[in-house]
Amino acid sequence: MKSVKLTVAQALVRFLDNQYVLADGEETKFVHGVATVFGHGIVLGFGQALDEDRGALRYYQGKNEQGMAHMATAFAKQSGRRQIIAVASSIGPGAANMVTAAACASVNNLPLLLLPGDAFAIRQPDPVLQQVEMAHDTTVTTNDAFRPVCKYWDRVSRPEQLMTALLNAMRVLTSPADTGAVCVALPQDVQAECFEWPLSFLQKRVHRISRPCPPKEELEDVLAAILAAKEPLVICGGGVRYSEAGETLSRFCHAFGIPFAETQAGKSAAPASDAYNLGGIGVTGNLAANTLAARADCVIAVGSRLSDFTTASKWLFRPDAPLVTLNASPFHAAKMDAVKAVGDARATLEALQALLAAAGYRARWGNAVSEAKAAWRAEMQRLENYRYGDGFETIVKAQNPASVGDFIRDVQGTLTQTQALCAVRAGIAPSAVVVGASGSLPGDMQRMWETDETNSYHMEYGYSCMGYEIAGALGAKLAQPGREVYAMTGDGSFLMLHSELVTAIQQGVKITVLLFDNAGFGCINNLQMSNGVGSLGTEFRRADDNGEYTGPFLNIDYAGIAEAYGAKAWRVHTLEELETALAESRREAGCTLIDMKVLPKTMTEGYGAWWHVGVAGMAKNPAVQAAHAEKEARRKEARMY
Ligand SMILES: Cc1ncc(C[n+]2csc(CCOP(=O)(O)OP(=O)(O)O)c2C)c(N)n1
Ligand SMILES: [Mg+2]
Repeated sequence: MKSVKLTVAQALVRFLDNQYVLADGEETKFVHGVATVFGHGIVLGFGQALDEDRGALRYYQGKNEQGMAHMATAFAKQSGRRQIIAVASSIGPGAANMVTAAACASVNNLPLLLLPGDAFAIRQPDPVLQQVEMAHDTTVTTNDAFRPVCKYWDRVSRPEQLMTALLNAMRVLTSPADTGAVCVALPQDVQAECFEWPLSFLQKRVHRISRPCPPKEELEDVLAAILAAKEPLVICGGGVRYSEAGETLSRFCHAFGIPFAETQAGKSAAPASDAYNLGGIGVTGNLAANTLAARADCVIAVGSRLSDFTTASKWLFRPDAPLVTLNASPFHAAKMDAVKAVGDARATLEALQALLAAAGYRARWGNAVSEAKAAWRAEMQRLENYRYGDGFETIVKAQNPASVGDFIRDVQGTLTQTQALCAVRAGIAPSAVVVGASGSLPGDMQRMWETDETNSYHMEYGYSCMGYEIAGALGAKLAQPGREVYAMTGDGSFLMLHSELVTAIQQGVKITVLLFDNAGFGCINNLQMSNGVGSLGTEFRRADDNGEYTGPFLNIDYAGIAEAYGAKAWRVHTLEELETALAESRREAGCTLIDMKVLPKTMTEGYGAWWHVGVAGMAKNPAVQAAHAEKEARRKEARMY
């Protein structure tokens, strides 16, 4: 057997540099690079290996472990899951900082390879700095916290274990059905240990990503369900995007006259201008999609996790409408007691199209699709023309008079959020990638953002993790350097985590941060107030002497923060200022930030959907009691499983 002597970390680096995926005849180098925030638990083993010979791997210096892992997740998403950036951290807090990002990647079915340093395998110096000692179990370390949020977890306690650990890691990372976060924990002593590695382990390895077709019987089940329907509706989920099946789905829908609606992950798989594309569905869905979803007599979910936001907590669809699922994952396919076909989205749609065509199938929606789309278009016009001073202020003030009045006084902003969003859409490149995750923007954008450009809508709405936006924008830009990339962030999310903006500036990579400052956790404020709770803890106001947040709004100069880092920034209070800032920002070579002061309460509202949330079963405020009664009533209408 031919072998080579290397440390565990050196072998790991060489292995990563030699992994490829083969999909649709195209070979792609799987690991583009490695990002780290070094600490004592990783810099001398893995760090030494990278320093000595990292082959063709790019190195990225993160600023916050969660941020750099979000960056890597977004990179993988924008690369269609065909390329990753591996992320390594020190032991203890550095590792723990990545747990949130691991969960985020797993929820979204995005490959994320995490390589946290770990406590000594031989235990001689225990307890080492940053080691969490557990008296009941000395094998437990911080890295055990990755177990519940990773699709594969391993700890390399002996050099030999690296081989099976990495082969399993690749199995999961490259699996369309099972991919997500993978943790391979690396005790700091083991990283530095030497071993004779078989050369075969370190040779170039190509992992095939194939397009499995569902078994014939499953296709027949699905066929029967669709043939029985007059008004079926297709849901286009993230699986369509990762299968590059947008065109196939559109062709399928045109062939049979079936409209389709988009989930957050599925948006921009197919063009918004497609005559059968209704736009976003569900809790954050629009009028057209939700109107037809409520009427459909069969719902065909393609590549969707069927989250509560998509199904409106299982309330949106007619109780008698069969649910059909086409999904690469048996787990997701089996949800909601669906008639299921497990396979690749594109292969499955093609097979199903042949069967439906042979049966001479045609849906019978009549004019309902074009009528629903026209009604939504009229509503979109209204949202775009939301102007403060046009009578709109009465609606806004009715929702929270104190908040709106104080905002205008303290922050001097009168731009509405929907108006700003429309100006952004008009003012940036059609091919631009917009990256978002949390707050009120995902709702507004799933309803209102229209694009014909494939994969230009990058919304992390599985974990909806505040802090993803800016790190994610950097990851998306690294994946597609030729596109304009915008981080769509609220002020709350910006405050939570924006460290990788510094990394973007350092890399000389341009991203633009579009910061919608409504002086608070706006969407949560909406949720609490619409359920009879006060605005406790959701506005960014100064505390009074009793610790109550009753004072003026903080009025933070976010542009100043970006300028301090070295980015160009604009302060925007009006539509005209926004249009100018967008145009000027596009001409800049480096990172930019536009700080938009947008009126609180000027985001879009829901259209015919329900969201099951934990409203209090008893309360002094009659508004809470009413909200609870309403919740119970809706719950009775929703499917139980
Ligand atoms: C890490 C994390 N913590 C908490 C939440 C819960 N959460 C969802 S949206 C939100 C407020 C977001 O505020 P902001 O970014 O300003 O957006 P806005 O709703 O005001 O548009 C919070 C706290 C979350 N999604 N992620
Ligand atoms: Mg906010």
